[in-house]
Amino acid sequence: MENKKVILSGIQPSGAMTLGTYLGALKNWATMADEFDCYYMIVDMHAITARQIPAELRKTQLTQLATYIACGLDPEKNTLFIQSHVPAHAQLGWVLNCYTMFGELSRMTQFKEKSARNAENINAGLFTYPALQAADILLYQADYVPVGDDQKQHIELTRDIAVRFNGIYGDVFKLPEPYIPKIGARIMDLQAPENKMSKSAIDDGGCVLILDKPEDIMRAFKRAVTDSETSVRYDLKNKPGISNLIQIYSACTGNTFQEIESEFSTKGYGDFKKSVGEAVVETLRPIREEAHRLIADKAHLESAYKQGAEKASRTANKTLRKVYKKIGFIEP
Ligand code: ATP
Ligand code: LTN
Repeated sequence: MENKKVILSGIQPSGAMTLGTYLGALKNWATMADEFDCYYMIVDMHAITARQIPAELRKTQLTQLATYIACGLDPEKNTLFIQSHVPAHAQLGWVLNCYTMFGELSRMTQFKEKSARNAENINAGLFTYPALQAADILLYQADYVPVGDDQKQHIELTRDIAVRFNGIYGDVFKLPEPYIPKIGARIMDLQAPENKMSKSAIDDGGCVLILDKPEDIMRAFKRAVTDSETSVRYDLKNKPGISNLIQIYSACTGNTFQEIESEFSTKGYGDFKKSVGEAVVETLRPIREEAHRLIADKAHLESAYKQGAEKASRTANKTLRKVYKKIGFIEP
C-alpha cells in the first residue's frame, strides 16, 4: 500500500444514483483498486445542504453502499466509508473555511445552479460546500479525484486552497488532480439534453437510475428526445440528444463514435434508441441484481462501513493533527 498513489471520491446520498453518476464516476472507480490506494465516501454531510427526509437519507446511504460494492468496489481492497463517521472532515472543513474566499465561493457554478433551483433554502452550507469538499480530498493527500466534468471547478478550487495554505505553512497538502473520463464525463438528461442528468433535478422522465428495472430503462430510451434529421451522427452542438445517446452507447459497449455511426448508417432513430437501451440494460443488470442481494445483508454493509471509517480515520487524523499544529492550536 505504502507507495501507491491515492484516489479519493464521493457521491452525495441525495437520492438514487443515475446512469450519469455511474458512467461519469463509479464505473471508473472499480478499475483502480490494484494500482491505487482508494477511498470512496458517501458524503452525507454534503447531502444535508438540501433538505432530506431522515428515514430516506438512511435508506439511500445503505443502498448507495450496496451499489458501490455491486459496481465492483470490494470493501477489502477499497476504503468505503460514510463521511460523518470520520469527524476530521468537519474539523478540517471548518479550518479550510477560513482559508477560502467569499469571492471564490461566489463563482462556483454548482452553487449558482443549486441556489437558483432552490431559492427557498440557500443556506450557508450550500455556499461553503466546496471548502468541506476540499477537506475531504486534502485529508487523504489524494493524488487523483475521479469525478464527472461538473466537479472540475471544485477540484481546481481545492488546489487553490491547498496552494494558499501551503504558501503560509509549508508543504502540508498534496495538490490533487481531477481524473475525468474521456467518454461519459457529462451524460445529459434524455428529455432535456441541454441539462446534465442529475438525481436531484426535476423528474421529467429523462433520468435513468442505476437500479431501474429493464422495462423502465427501455421506456426512458424509447422516449428520448432526438432531432428532426434521421442520421445517427455525433454533433454535440446541433444534435445534442443523438450525441448524448452515442456517448452512452460508446461508454457501455466500448465502441468508438465512428464505429457507432457506421453501425447505424442505414438504420433509423427508433432502432438506435432500442440498441442504446439494451446496452444500458445489460450494463446495469448485474449491478442491480448484486445490489439487491447486498441491500438485504445489513450486517455485511454495516461491517464494511465500520471497517472503512476506521481505516479512513487513521489517515485523516494524521493530516488533521499536522494542520492543527501548523496553525497554532494546542494539543489537548
Ligand atoms: P445532485 O443532483 O444531488 O447534485 P448528481 O446527480 O449531480 O447529484 P452527484 O452526487 O453530485 O450527482 O455526483 C456524483 C458523481 O457523479 C460526481 O463525480 C459527478 O461529477 C458525477 N456525475 C453526476 N452526474 C453526472 C452526469 N450526468 N454525467 C457524468 N458524471 C456525472
Ligand atoms: N461535490 C461532489 C461530491 C463530493 C466529492 C467530494 C467528490 C463531495 N466531496 C470529494 C469528490 C471528492 C458532487 O456534488 N458530486
